[in-house]
Amino acid sequence: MIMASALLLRNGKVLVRAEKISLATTRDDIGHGTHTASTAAGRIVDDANFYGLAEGSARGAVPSARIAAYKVCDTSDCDEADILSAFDEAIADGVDLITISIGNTDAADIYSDTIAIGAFHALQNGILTVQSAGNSGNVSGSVTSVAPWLFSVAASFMDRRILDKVVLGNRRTLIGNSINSFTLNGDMFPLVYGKQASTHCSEDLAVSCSAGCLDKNLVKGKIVVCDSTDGVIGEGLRAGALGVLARAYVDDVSQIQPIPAVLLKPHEFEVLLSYLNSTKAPMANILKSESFNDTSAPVVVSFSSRGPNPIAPDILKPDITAPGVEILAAFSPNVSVSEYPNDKRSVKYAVISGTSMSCPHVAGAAVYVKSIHPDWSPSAIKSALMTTARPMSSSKNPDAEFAYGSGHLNPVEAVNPGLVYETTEDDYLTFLCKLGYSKEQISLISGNKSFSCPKKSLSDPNDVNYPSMSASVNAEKSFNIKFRRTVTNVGVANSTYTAKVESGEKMKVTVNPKTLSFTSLKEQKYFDVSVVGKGLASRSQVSASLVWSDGSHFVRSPVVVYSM
Ligand SMILES: *[C@@H]1O[C@H](CO)[C@@H](O)[C@H](O)[C@H]1NC(C)=O
Ligand SMILES: *[C@@H]1O[C@H](CO)[C@@H](O)[C@H](O)[C@H]1NC(C)=O
Ligand SMILES: *[C@@H]1O[C@H](CO)[C@@H](O)[C@H](O)[C@H]1NC(C)=O
Ligand SMILES: *[C@@H]1O[C@H](CO)[C@@H](O)[C@H](O)[C@H]1NC(C)=O
Ligand SMILES: CC(=O)N[C@H]1CO[C@H](CO)[C@@H](O)[C@@H]1O
Repeated sequence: MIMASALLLRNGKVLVRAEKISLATTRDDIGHGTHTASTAAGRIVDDANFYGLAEGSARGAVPSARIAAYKVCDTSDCDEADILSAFDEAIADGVDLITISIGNTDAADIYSDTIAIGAFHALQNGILTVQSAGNSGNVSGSVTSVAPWLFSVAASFMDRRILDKVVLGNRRTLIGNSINSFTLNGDMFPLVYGKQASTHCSEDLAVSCSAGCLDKNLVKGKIVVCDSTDGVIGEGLRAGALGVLARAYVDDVSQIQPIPAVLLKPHEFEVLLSYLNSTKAPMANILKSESFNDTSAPVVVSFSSRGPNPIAPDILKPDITAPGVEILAAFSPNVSVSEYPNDKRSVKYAVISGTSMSCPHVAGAAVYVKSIHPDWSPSAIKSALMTTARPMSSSKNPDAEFAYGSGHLNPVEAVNPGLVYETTEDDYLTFLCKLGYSKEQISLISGNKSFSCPKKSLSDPNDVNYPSMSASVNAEKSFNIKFRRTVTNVGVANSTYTAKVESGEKMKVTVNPKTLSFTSLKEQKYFDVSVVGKGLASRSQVSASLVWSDGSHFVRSPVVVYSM
């Protein structure tokens, strides 16, 4: 297994620049690569925790797997040539799987998408590449991991969450987001509003504690209140404030802060402001963070990038979701744990969030499947993990499949999926023809100059043998879509599978044939899925699920139709 470990750049960016100045060392000077690597593999460690938080036994998904790490990023960017070279090195080293928690800022055409190209070369060598879907948030089409041979991972939160409490002078408690390891020495501390803590900035700038505004003498020994999130904690730290209370812009993730600092949901922040207004000497205390059990889990977190796929509209992305919020894993003790240079805490374990963190969970699960089925192709392993993923709730996740793909990772079931959807290199190349790419563009991806697209009229782009089914349609127009799929029997030699469809009213899904009988392992059978509907409102989606079952295996695929 390799870890193309690298820095996170909280939103997982690939930045390119002409000149390279990174130090020629594989030492992890960010902590991101250590964290992702130890999530995928690594032996069990008892009593792992971050200052007592998230305490328990920690281990990688596959404790016995070995890791080869290829450094492609430095503290400021990831060079595309280095990424391609790392793929080449990993392939040459004979790795079993590649996990890469790095991505583009914006989705790119596949022939210019470095990671997709590297992953295609890996695929040609029988290696599956797992990639983070991106941290661009719950905006339609924000996913940047788009190629069908990539295994693209969204992030959800699990039941162990971390929050932080603020107690006001009137004994009211506010709950906000923070991973705060500090306990303030005392009961109550003066609160000061940013606009009262600046002598040289306009009120507009001071109210949000803009950079350079806070006056050291006015915040010393006090907790400063900032009506903004951007950069305010750094400003509080710079000015030497005791703590910071700020308005949250993302309110479903807690992050490690360099000083006692809590981000409050808008409603709680308003309570704080009115308390500030209500008394001449406002006081507060910021308590050490605590864990709580979020029984609504798993739910896809707001920062996780969403479908639909902006480059290949008929390939559903992300493919799957896995834990990626407030994950405790190993960290470099030589690196600032909050990313602020003057935070001198040195830790062996840190709590970080991102699709960077969910990606190695899936990579570990894929290696687990491969350890049991060493002969399975990359697409068979991916299919096994997708078709056995736990269904998620579209009422808790308004973006439904565009947030969670096939559902929540379930590694235990994935080793025995019954049937798999296998996709060959030729299928992918034909798919690229259907995307309208030229021979030259396709050879940029495959490195194969002799391949040319089939002359005969190309059938539906929906025909790539993918474990999920998705199609974009025109709004307000009736639709009639056919997906052709082939499944390979990897369960019981003699078995009969029956199709079962669950669908809403807006479309009708029929499967032909409705039963598939196998008499041997590796036997393949194909079927067609027809989806008809009267027309969708603009920018809407409908989904169904198709489950093939022999009574003991449940091979589930989401079927998603959407309009732009
Ligand atoms: C949360 O509560 C559920 C239901 O009571 C329980 O099954 C689960 O183990 C708890 N999780 C944690 C992290 O305590
Ligand atoms: C605080 O008081 C001022 C002056 O009375 C008022 O204009 C403002 O709306 C109040 N703000 C809050 C949050 O209550
Ligand atoms: C997107 O996430 C933000 C931040 O958590 C949240 O306030 C908003 O309601 C979400 N929007 C949708 C459409 O889910
Ligand atoms: C499968 O079933 C057929 C017909 O019932 C039988 O002849 C054959 O031996 C069975 N094969 C296996 C591998 O069980
Ligand atoms: C955060 C931290 O401890 N950084 C140190 C890491 O190691 C280098 C070299 O020993 C030091 O210069 C840093 O200060």
